Amino acid sequence: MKCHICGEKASVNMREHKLALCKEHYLEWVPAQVERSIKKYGLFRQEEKMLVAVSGGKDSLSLWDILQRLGYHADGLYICLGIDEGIGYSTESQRLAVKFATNHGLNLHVVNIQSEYGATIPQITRRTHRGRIKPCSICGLVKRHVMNRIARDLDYDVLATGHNLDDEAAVLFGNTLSWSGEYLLRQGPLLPGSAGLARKVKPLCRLYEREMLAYALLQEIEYIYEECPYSIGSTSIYYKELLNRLENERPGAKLSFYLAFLEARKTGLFTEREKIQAELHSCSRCGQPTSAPGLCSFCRLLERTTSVALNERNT
Ligand code: Q46
Ligand code: ZN
Ligand code: ZN
Repeated sequence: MKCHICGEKASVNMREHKLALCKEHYLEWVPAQVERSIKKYGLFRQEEKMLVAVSGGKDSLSLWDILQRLGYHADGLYICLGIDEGIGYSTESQRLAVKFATNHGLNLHVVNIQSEYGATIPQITRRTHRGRIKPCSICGLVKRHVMNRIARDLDYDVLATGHNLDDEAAVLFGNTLSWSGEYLLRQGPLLPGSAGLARKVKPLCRLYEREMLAYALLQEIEYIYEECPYSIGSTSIYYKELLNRLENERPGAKLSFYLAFLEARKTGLFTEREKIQAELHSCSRCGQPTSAPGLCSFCRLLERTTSVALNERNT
């Protein structure tokens, strides 16, 4: 297979785009795709202050790398969740995120959940749900809260995450199976900001996971190979496998599933829901938006964690 641009030996063959490229042209093609998404969906402007959530994985570190190559200024945010599970997951991913920032002369904020809130994610889950659930829903809630807090307190205009097309298509598939109108309405490359909430963007939403992997390898980005131990057996991985089977039979199916959804929404598929969307309140403790009056779900979680810890200490 030859590169479609220069005729040299191709390094990456993308059946979904009927395109094969050599290393050099592939490393130009990926940032160009990201720039196209930034412009097409109006994600952010050059002069805006941006925060990238980095996990130490290939997608978020590649995103940070690409933004920098495109001339955007972005600081990083690493959230240490305190997940070990015998492989030192958090320690290793933090090491790689810090190393990337240092090597590229970039600014990285590190938030340690245990030192800030008194317990790691697995500990919070054990305390509040006695180990009956996986930590993922708690983890998602805590990460969202911390990202919003840092973005708001340090005045960032926009918060970028490294979700790729496979992530987005899997979430869309799940939301479609249950016709979750509220979630479908909010899903997409751009979630506008509101009082107390930074705008959220996903510049990699049109790039396949496989394409991001090829970018990280060819660009020699050092990232954590292990997935978070808690992701094993998750529904989203199952949906990804299903969609991969579809993609194998019909290259491009995943991309058109996602893009057709965005188009349908743009042309008004969910307008009725938009009108009846609930009004947001402000949490009485942390000030972040919440759907019900009083404390937000993060502050309620924290309250439960602290009271369980106190009880444990007293017994
Ligand atoms: S980090 Fe957290 Fe993920 Fe690990 S505990 Fe689950 S949600 S799987 S992106
Ligand atoms: Zn080439
Ligand atoms: Zn709150």
